[in-house]
Amino acid sequence: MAVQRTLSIIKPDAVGKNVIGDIIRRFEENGLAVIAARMVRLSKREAGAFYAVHAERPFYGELCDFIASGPVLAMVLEGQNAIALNRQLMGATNPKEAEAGTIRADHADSIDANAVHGSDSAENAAKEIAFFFSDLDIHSRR
Ligand code: IDP
Ligand code: MG
Repeated sequence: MAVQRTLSIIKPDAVGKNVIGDIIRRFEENGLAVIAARMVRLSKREAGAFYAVHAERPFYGELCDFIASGPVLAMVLEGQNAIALNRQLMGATNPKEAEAGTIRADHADSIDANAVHGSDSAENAAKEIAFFFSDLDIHSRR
């Protein structure tokens, strides 16, 4: 499996619970390296642009309001199979369905306040990384 990069966001609920360190520890212990990081509070407009792929979904408005409701920590993770590995560590979108020991099982309260975002494909990872970071902000560990 190839080395990949993926975008991770620690969402406002998890930032508010002060569990940034616990979430990053899980990434590092599973072979992912944080190669870029930035804390930002998105405007509603920026949130709408980031989640544009979900514009037709009924919960789009709530989703944008939530991600803009407080500061988030955006990161680029790098490692073998990083996209799928991050999704595995995150757990299912709905924390009630998330496997025990995943980030969402341990830290998410609901399907909207679900602690973390992770890119779902190589194509979306490249777009999402470019949304938050320029090449100069990214420091490969390889
Ligand atoms: P993902 O975050 O696991 O990739 P997606 O289907 O891409 O899940 O949905 C993006 C985000 O939209 C989810 O993380 C969640 O916060 C929110 N979301 C997904 N489905 C629902 C829903 O049915 N109601 C409210 N929010 C939802
Ligand atoms: Mg998704």
